[in-house]
Amino acid sequence: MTKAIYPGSFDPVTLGHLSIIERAAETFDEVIVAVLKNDSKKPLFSVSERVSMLEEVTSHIENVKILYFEGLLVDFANECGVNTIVRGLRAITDFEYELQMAQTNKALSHNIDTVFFTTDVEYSYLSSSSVREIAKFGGNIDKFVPESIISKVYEKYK
Ligand code: COD
Repeated sequence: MTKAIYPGSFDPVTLGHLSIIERAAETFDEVIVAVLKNDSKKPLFSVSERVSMLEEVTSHIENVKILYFEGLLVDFANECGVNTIVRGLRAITDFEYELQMAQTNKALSHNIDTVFFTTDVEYSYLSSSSVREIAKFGGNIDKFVPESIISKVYEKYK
């Protein structure tokens, strides 16, 4: 059985993330979406909110499980018995950060490799931080996040 872990902040989950999850779920038998619990970063959504939003928007995909983790990703991946990390690549600016992270994770745990899915062209400009900023100033985020979470994002800025 092939397993992969897709880690991230998902603050909030975007259509770009969802596209990666759907495609990873077609490639691997099981995909664990792992939400980072990092209170020092002061996320917009708590870890439990991010987990439940991800559960909601992936409910149509049978082989996806949503979990959260603290500490090192490689430790969590090893606890889950997974040795493939999935990440998304949008532009060349992502590449440097992602390559450094993949190599660091490999140095920390030699059994772990990272595979990259390129973004869907229509989401290549999309990030959680731009969604937060647009919503903060009352802009339209309909095209950027799954429908069920649009109101949850605006709610945070009321
Ligand atoms: N299209 C395609 N992919 C996308 C899009 C999009 N529109 N938007 C985002 N993505 C990809 C990102 O490139 C990334 O691969 C993934 O989706 C998740 O994105 P984010 O922004 O939600 O998550 P990050 O990048 O903040 O996640 C960082 C981690 C939580 C993975 C990292 O900080 C971590 O592993 N922390 C634990 C501590 C650790 O182990 N550190 C050592 C490793 S350096």
